[in-house]
This record gives sequence, C-alpha cells and structure tokens, in this order.
Amino acid sequence: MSCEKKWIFVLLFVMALMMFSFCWYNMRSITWHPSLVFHCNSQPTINYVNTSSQFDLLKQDFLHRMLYEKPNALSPPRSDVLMMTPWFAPIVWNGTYNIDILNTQFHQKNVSIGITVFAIKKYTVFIKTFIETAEKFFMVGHKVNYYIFTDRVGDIPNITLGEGRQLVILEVPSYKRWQEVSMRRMEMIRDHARQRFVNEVDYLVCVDVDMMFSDDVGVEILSHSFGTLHPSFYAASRTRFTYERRQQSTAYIPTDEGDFYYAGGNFGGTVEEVYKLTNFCHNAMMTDKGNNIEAIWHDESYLNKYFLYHKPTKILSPEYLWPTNFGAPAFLKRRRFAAIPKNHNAIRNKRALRDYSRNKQKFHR
Ligand code: 4GW
Ligand code: MN
Repeated sequence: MSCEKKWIFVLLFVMALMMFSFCWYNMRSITWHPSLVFHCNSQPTINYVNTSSQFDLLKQDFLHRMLYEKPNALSPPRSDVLMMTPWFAPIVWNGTYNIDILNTQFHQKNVSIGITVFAIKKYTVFIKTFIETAEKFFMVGHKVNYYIFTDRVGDIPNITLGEGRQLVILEVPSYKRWQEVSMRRMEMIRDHARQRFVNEVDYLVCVDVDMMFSDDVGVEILSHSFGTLHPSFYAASRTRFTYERRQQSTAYIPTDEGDFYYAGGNFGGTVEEVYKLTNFCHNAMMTDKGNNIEAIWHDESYLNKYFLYHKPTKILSPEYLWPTNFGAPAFLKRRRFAAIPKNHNAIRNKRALRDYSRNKQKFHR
C-alpha cells in the first residue's frame, strides 16, 4: 500500500470516529422505551408519543420591576404583636405586608371577591353606610360582588357603584327569634355558595352589616380560610374565652384547648372553604337543635369550634373588627372595619335586648 492510500485510510478512520462521537453525544440522554420515536435530527429534546400534560397550560406569572424596602431577616417589621401562629398562618397587622406586591399578585390571578351581608328586618338601615364606605375602602381596584341577603328587598337603596362592582340582592326568609336570624346566616351562605357563588367569585368575605369601613381592607385578608381576632378577647386567657362550655353541645370546647377567640362578624376564604365552614356550622347547629340546646354565642360559638380543628390559614387582627366606642390602644395602628354602636331600642325589640344585656354582663363583653 502506498503511503498516500495509507493516509486516506487514516483520514477516513478519524472521520468515522468523529461521526460516531457526534452521534453518541446527541443520543447520550436517551433511554430506549417502546413508545419512543426517535427522529434523526440534532434536536436534543426527546419526543414521546403522548407528551401533553396539564402543566402545559400553566402560565408563567412574574412580577414587574418594583422598588421597595428590602425585607430584613433579622429585623421583624413589628415586635409588639404576634405576626404568625404556631401553624404558620400570618396574622394581618398594619406594617407587616406590602400591598403593592399583593395587589399585583391578585391582579395577575384576576380574582373576584364576594362580600356577603345580611340585612333582615330593621337591619336594612345599615346598608347605605355599609356599601358607601365599602366603595371607598373595600378591595378597591378589584372585582367585587356585594351579596345582600334581605327579607325587605324594597328597603335596599339604590347606590351607584364603581367599575367592576355589582350589587346582588338575594331575597331570603326572616326568622322570628333574633338568635335564629343570626345563626341561619350559615345555612344561607352555604346554600348560595354551592349554587351561585362558586360560579361567580373566587373568595367570600362574610361580615356583619352593623359596620362601616373606615380604612383600607384589601387583598391582604384573602387566603384559603380566614378568621378575625375578637376585639374583646385578643389578649384574654383561654379560660376567659366565651366558648361553649357545655359538653352536650357540638360547639363544646374544653378549657385547656383553643388558640384564639374568633369574631362571628368577619370570616371568609375561598368559596369551597367557606362552603365547608358554613356546612359544618349549620349541621352542628341542627344537631344541637335536635337535642334542645343552642350554643351560648350562637353562630360565633360554632365558628370557634370549626376553627379550633380546621385552623384558618390567615388571621385578621382586630384592625378588621373594632367597635367605634372602644378607643385605640397603641398596637392598633389602623381601624379599618368598625362596629357601629346600635340604638338598641330602635333596632331590636325590648325582650331581645333584655336577654342580650343579661348575657353580655355575664361574660363581661
Ligand atoms: C336582637 O334583637 C337582635 S336582632 C340581634 C340581632 C339581630 C339581627 C341581626 C337582625 O334583626 N337582623 C339582621 O340582619 N341581623 C344580622 O345578624 C345582621 O347582619 C347583623 O350584623 C348580624 C349579627 O347581629 P348583630 O350585629 O346585632 O350582633 P352583634 O351585636 O354581636 O354584632
Ligand atoms: Mn354586629
């Protein structure tokens, strides 16, 4: 063999070696599988016959550039209040969150919020102030449905609402006993959550009507499920909580259990979670009714039982339920949602008022 031919063979051998290495490099991550279709191209991706997944529909949400103060891992924004429960649910206090970040996140999800409120009998007088102040302070910039449950449709005033906000009047029966008026809210919220709210909104906020908004209440309150610290008991010991203490009641909580005393006048969460909560409370009430017992603080007692064993994922500080005649302690930086003092004689019947005052004195509320 001539020297020239020898070199041609060496060259061909080197080229074959290079091609082999190239192919090996491209195919190195392939594991052979019966459903594998291998295309002879240099695409490094592997194409399986069935490649679709629910993850293909995921959107990549990301925040735009924002300028704000850096959080400091060694310096909590508040040291005068508890900001986190032992089950890692944040407690919402002024100064602990950045509303711009939260608004951007919730706008990206295009959330809509339903707020349920009951105005039965004379309580329709509270509607005007409630809605007018909510227009100024409640979830401004987000989609809001006001769900007004009432037995007096004609008494609901016409109020002009902002863009993306609507008022839905739901006619419901009224009950004779005021305790029942308050308690049946659970059943009515539950039924409407199943039939209607689930198709219309993402979150529900369920509140008393004898209230006014006096500062911002925004998406910082939204979570899977949330409750509010009662303004009379945020600092109280367990034994002072006015939980139901009779063992015969389904709302019973022993004195060595309990995290917080939650207010009946402000709770919520996703429609599904509010359905579970209201369904539990209503069923528990019905069980008690069958046994001729009614929990001491009505719907509030059943709510407290529910939250003891289904811990809320967020807790609102008393900023979100504060009586206007309570004064403002130093830790209370804002009063956002205020209970209006009632002219009891005008708004409630006399006998009910007597029962009510008796209970209030008994429990120092
Ligand atoms: C005693 O005569 C009454 S009437 C106690 C409650 C009553 C009542 C309550 C009512 O006649 N009509 C009514 O719509 N409600 C609803 O239940 C209303 O949404 C109210 O905010 C909620 C709870 O009652 P409340 O605000 O009087 O309870 P507290 O004093 O604990 O905030
Ligand atoms: Mn109230």
